[in-house]
Amino acid sequence: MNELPKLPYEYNALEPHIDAKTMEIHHGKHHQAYIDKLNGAVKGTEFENMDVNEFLQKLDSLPDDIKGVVRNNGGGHSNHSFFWEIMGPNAGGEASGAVGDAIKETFGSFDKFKEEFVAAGVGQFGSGWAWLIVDNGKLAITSTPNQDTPVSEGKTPILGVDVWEHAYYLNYQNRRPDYIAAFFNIINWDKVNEIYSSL
Ligand code: MN3
Repeated sequence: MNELPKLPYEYNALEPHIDAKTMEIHHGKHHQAYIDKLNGAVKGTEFENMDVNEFLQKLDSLPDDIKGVVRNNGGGHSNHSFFWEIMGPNAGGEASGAVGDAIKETFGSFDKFKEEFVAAGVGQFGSGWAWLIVDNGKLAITSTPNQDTPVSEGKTPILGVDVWEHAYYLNYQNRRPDYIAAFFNIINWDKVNEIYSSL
């Protein structure tokens, strides 16, 4: 069975960029709901002890009744587990290390990368995510609707931002661009580098 991962920091640790109430509801209610729905659907089936990321990589091979649940709720579980890890207090600023070098090489400068990443998040119509992915060894920016993940397309996310309204509405209302700009103050580049280096 899948379980809610513990946040690696307190609910108020990302303030003022993300408020404690938003974090509490987002982690404790929204993420928990994805897990509950996923667990409910696979309980007693051969998929009960699934590794969610493994199943997201082979969605097409799953039976139809399981596929939808894994795509939406498994995707939600995977995406949020990842999201909590790549944020942190006392973080943000320009990307450092190998990722910082790769970003400059790929996008020309950190500012250009930021501009494109923000545009991907702002431009994602409705709910979804903006991502920095590694695709065949190269960095790229992409976005997905709903809880779809680049993992299902054989790509590896190293950074992502949740642009569902539940991620920012309490503090930012309809101002998604402000929320994504604030997200840049809490990106844990050490963790992003750790993920990048492990590929
Ligand atoms: Mn969310």
